[in-house]
Amino acid sequence: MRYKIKTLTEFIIERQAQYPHAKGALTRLLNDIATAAKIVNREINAAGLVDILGTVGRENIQGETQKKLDVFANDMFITALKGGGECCAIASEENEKVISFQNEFSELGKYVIAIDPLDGSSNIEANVSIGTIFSIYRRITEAGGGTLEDLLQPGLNLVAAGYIIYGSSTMLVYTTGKGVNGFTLDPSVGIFCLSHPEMRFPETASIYSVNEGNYIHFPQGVKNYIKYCQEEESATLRPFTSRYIGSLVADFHRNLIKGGIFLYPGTAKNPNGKLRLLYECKPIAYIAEQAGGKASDGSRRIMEIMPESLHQRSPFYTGPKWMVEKLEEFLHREG
Ligand code: AHM
Ligand code: MG
Repeated sequence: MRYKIKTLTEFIIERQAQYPHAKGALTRLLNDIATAAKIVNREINAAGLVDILGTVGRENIQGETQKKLDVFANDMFITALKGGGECCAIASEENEKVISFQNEFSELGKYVIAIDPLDGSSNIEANVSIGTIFSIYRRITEAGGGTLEDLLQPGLNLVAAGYIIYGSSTMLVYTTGKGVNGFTLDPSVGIFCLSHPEMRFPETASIYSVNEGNYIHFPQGVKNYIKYCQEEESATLRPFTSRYIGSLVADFHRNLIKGGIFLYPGTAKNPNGKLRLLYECKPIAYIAEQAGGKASDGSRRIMEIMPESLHQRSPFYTGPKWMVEKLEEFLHREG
């Protein structure tokens, strides 16, 4: 039994204290994110009560209709990060261009953030889990507001990444490159408490997560892999169980806890799939690797891909190492 509750703030401060030169900027930045997440969580929980469901009648850069909660979450994270002063630019799924903080105070910020403020938002009306995905880089440019150059860095340069899952309970899971830790929000006091220390993919895994409705359009290697998942072999726990929510954060989180692979392949029509490299694939890849797993676009390690544009998409496969490697084998066989 755990006698002492460790809060997210205590945990971050303790970790940062291990770096003698740290000035507390990352601590403050993560706290800003946690604070915004709590406010977004409050709105999500009230979604059925207040007139916040439905659309605001405009489209985001991907041509998707924005939901009110998408807009709210985006505004909330931007406001918190701008006000906090540690961040000099943000790339968000909801904004076409980099949001550069020009004001005197925020110009001092050493970090830039790529964020999907409300991922899986098509699930909101159905009361299904949704999430926020964030990633933090040190700026490259030296002064002024942050720029596109600061955001287009490979995942290997990540300082921290995490997600918040707004589910049956709300959790914040993050890594700074020294393992993955999960914190559950105690709604009665509004504090994230360490509930899942040192998260790792389990040794045994038997879940595969993919939108099988797109099967006909998948590359042959993926089709063959899916058939492999469905074959019977007790030594490898097959047939695997199929689980797909349609919210990346929720699908990944379940697979991390229970053991499973997530697939979002490219198709002939959309060779790069659907998921966005910068603020969906890379942060999840960092967490996956830190939890003993792997993340790939089928042939390349996601963390090594140098992004070329803010909203670039990528095929995405992530899960326990051996599962992703097995999938890659099938992909390579088909050339
Ligand atoms: P969104 O950022 O517009 O919400 O889209 C991303 C979501 C992911 O959470 C999820 O993995 C995927 O879209 C599901 O797509 P599909 O409905 O094609 O299976
Ligand atoms: Mg998204």
